[in-house]
Amino acid sequence: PFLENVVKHEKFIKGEYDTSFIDQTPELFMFPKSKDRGTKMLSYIANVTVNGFPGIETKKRPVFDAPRVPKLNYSMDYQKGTKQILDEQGAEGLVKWVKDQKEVLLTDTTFRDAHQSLLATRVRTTDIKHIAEPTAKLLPEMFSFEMWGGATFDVAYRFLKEDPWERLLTLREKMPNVLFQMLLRASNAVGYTNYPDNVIRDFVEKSAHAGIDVFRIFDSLNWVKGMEVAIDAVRQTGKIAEAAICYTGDISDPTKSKYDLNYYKQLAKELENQGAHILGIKDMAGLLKPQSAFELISELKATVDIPIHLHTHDTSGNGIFTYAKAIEAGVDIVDVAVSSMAGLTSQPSANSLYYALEGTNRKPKINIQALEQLSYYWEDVRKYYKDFESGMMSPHSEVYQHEMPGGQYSNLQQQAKGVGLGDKWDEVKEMYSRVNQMFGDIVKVTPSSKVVGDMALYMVQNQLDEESVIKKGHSLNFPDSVVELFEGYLGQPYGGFPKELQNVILKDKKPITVRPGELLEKVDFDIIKEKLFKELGRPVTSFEKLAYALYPKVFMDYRKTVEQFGDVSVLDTPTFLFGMRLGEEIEIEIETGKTLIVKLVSIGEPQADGNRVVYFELNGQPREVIIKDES
Ligand code: 3PY
Ligand code: ZN
Repeated sequence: PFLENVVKHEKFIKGEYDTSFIDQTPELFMFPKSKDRGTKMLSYIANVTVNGFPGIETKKRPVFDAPRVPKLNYSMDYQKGTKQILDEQGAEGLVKWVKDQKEVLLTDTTFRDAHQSLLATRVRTTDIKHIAEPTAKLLPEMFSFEMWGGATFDVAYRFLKEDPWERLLTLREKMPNVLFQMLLRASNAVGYTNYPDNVIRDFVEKSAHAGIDVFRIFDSLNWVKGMEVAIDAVRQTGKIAEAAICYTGDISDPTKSKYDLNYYKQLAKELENQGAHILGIKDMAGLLKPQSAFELISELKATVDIPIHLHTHDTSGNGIFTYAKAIEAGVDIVDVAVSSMAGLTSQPSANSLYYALEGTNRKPKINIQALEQLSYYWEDVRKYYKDFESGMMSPHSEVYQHEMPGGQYSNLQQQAKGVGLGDKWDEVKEMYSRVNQMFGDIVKVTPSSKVVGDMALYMVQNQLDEESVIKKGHSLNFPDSVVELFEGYLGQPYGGFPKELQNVILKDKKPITVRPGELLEKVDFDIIKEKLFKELGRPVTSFEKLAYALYPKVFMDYRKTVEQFGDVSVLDTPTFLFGMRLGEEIEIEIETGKTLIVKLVSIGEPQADGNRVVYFELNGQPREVIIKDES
């Protein structure tokens, strides 16, 4: 615990320590209250075995094969990659290097967007950690690995009961050679609401410090003003500011004229002037059709001088074709995922793109055999999470109609199930596109997409349509997120809000038109520090203060779970999600070199008070834990 305190200490992490560090840092000697880690772990296992895991219907733990790790040799040293170029030549040097590459560069999103889009962001750190080193060693030519941000931050605390900062620090250690990329929702950081400027600045600084190199920054309404603080904060850290435009509508469809080529060209220029090192085109729903991609990229290449990085989702099945056309038009970098985590609502497959570009002079420099073997690993790991699959089995060209982001599809579906609308999913999807029209055809990406989703669920649940919303609106309690959007707290949509609907939704509230960050009071991190000190009974790290500033309740609930069950991130995923089978024996490495051997012996009948006794053997000794049967 002492060493753990040292390495987690802010001053140590920042390198701001000297020989007096230990003497002058009494909190290094404050250890968590002595607790029986074994019993806590058994309580977790007993609980999930009896009561199940939220969102998992399978009652009995299935049998899984151990994931196949690559057979290729990865005992060699890490080959230098883009991380070293940034570290040695700075942001401008890296940008120049990107522009000098003839081949298209790749970002691998397997660790973030792919599972956010396919598996409701449920992939745990342990499953990523085990493939991190082989990935970095076998794919050193990648431009970047997207492995953080978006929904991963909140889901880690909320559902996986693990610390997202630890994921970042752990992976950074195992992947020192390639850039780490994250998705940053500008003034919404990794949340769903606007945060004060000092929270955004602090978040960017700490994320950069913990290992992020490329920040893809977007505003959920493409409102450049909402991106200013984040872009500036990233530039201050010396890292890469990739400012992204969210692609909405269809430039090839004259009936969808709101977001035309000129709109994108103007935005691109604005972002370049704002200090972007790279221009991101974030096609979050996969609406960019192949020929439109050719035109858009060709025009943007002629408009800006910075490299262009294209992101799409393969929902329609046209992703590879779109990339091929964008690459023909000169796009510098594209986002792909390892094949078994690609396709459908995820990114197009890296493996397929490699072959699709055969015979062209832009084929990526990448080890295709490595990609195939990494794909085996993910094929096996993906099975753990099958309960979080969206059920989409084949390309959905209907995405061109509903325009729902890939990352939202499986999440909204879970949300719909949660409020009893699982069997009305088709209706919810249709309502989603109607709500978009009601809202004035807005950009839909987190968090604006969540607002559209919330309103769609609300309308289906309450059997409302466009007319009844206006007619009965004065007596309706709209979801908070909807009110917040129309108040201007997510920023200003292009073309403004539809006035009649805005009046109905806001009632006597007045909307704002300035940047919300200008109105929000600065968060006082000293107050948070004291509050957390009192609640947790120990000094807290700056990562914890930030997590609290972003997600107070989620963070405190996470801490409570840790108090109750200990650090459950050390459990293998089948045990974490499904518990154990009777008679089964597992090993849990609770810290390096310290392993618990756990056998589930039997589960007692429920008692009058609803409790059950669960009998284990822990390192050969009998142990019982009592848990409440909630089923
Ligand atoms: C996110 O913000 O999490 C997204 O992936 C948006 O596309
Ligand atoms: Zn995406």
